[in-house]
Amino acid sequence: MSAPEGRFIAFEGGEGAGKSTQARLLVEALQARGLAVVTTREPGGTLGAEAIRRLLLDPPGDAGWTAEAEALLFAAARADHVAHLIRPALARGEWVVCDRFVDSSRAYQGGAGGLGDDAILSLHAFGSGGLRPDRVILLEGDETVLAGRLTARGAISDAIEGRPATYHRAVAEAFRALAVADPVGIVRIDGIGAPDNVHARIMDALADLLDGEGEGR
Ligand code: T5A
Repeated sequence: MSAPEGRFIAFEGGEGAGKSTQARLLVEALQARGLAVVTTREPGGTLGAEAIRRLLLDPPGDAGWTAEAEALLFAAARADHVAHLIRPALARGEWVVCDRFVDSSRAYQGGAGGLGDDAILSLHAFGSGGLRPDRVILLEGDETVLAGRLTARGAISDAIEGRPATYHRAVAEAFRALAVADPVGIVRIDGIGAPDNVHARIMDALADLLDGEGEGR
């Protein structure tokens, strides 16, 4: 009998879209089906990538990273994460649920940051062999509602979250354009409503991948 095939699911969206919340609910649902799941995040996921995360979200000095340096650091963190965590887990037949992946670089650095999609895809091809998730869940919602969630949480914003509203609007638009160009690979989900209702929409969007998975597989 051939080894089971691991699946790779990434959550994407702007700040406060509910990615971490929904990643957790998905992991619980997959585990309840008896599936082995690795849960991870970007930037981060490995010791090396977590070290780069700290450099990205709290840059040393006042000048901050140039757009190019920022994109390279995200790509370097991703290369380590893909090589040391994601590919090995998929090879073992496990599911990988990742809070952000390369489409964040395409939307933030490529779109809002002005570097363009080709540059980001080149870095991803070089660093991570161009690995794509089996499905990307793009959580969307009204800007004011999502900002209200962050205010309610009271978190201190990092170097990227703290950028102006115009930047974050450009991020949302870039995500939307990526999903319009690849509606099967990147599924747009309404992230507004009770977390359990959003989770149900996500399970519907993954139904084809879950068909025949778990429960005695
Ligand atoms: N970045 C990242 C790049 O620029 N390029 C890249 O390539 C990558 C990988 C990462 C930063 O790096 C940037 C993007 C980011 O700016 P991060 O700390 O990981 O920084 O930031 P986020 O991923 O944006 O994490 P957040 O926690 O801000 O947002 P989430 O994960 O989308 O939201 P979540 O689930 O934590 O929820 C936020 C709040 O809302 C509540 C939660 O309880 C929480 O308090 N909430 C809801 N409230 C009401 N209804 C719902 N349905 C709710 N769902 C969640």
